[in-house]
Amino acid sequence: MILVVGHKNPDSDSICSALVASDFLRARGLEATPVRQGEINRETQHILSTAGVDQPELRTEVAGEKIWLVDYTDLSQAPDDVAQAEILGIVDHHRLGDVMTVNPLEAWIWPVGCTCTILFNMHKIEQVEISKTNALLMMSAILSDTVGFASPTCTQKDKDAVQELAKIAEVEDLDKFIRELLIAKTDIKGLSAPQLVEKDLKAYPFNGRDVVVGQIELATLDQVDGMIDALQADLVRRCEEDKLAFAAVMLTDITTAQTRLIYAGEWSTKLDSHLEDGLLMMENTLSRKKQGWPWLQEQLV
Ligand SMILES: [Mn+2]
Repeated sequence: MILVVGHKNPDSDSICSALVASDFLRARGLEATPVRQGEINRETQHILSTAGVDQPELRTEVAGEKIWLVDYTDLSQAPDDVAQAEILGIVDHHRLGDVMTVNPLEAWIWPVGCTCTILFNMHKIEQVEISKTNALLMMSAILSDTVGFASPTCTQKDKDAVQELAKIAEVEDLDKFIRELLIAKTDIKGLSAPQLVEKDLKAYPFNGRDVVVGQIELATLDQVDGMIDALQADLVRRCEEDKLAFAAVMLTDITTAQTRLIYAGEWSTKLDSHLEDGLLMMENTLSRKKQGWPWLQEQLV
């Protein structure tokens, strides 16, 4: 049995990719099952209920198993015991990380907007039929990762994939489909500050220290107006408890691509020159991968 494992703090791409890649491996005659490393978010719940698909089983230990990784190649995002697993394959669209393999592996790593865009092309290359359900999962993940094609990570391959997948999924009104997806993506009602920070938090080991950067995608920054102090306090707590050099959360208005950065930790002072009226605003910043984290790395060196 091959386990297909997305990253910690799973986002929609990580879950949809695990589901679709498992079916893809089954089409090759292999036994495969999708798993997840954490709770799914509201947007993913919306996608799975629209597609009528159950969430993958929760699984955080993979020692002794054969596995495929989807949507990451960083150890910090892998199961803690990944070194005791055999990595047979990777499908990913991030920078190459630091996982190691024992044997040669099958790696599909492309600079596109979403892992599901690569999976879609794998189906085409290997002439594997795409079910209506999997078409819905893949197009949803692509629209999520590219924020409805608005992110700078979006490529022509992502747009082409959605166009073909929408036909298979029989989605006629793509604009309405995107609107509903983005409403689910930016739904933070009832979430506490720690839950919000945790929602899409990623670890970035940097210069020998631990750094975390989260991102909260919003329809308007007003949604977190009353929570700034609590978010700040949660970042301070994380720095103390986990000995982090820096912790930040990007509050991103996905309609204007404006991001406010809340941050804490001993490296905080490195950013102070960018404060205006006590706020650090990042204009034209939608993507943590292509904009937020690269900029932060320059500041934190
Ligand atoms: Mn992704």
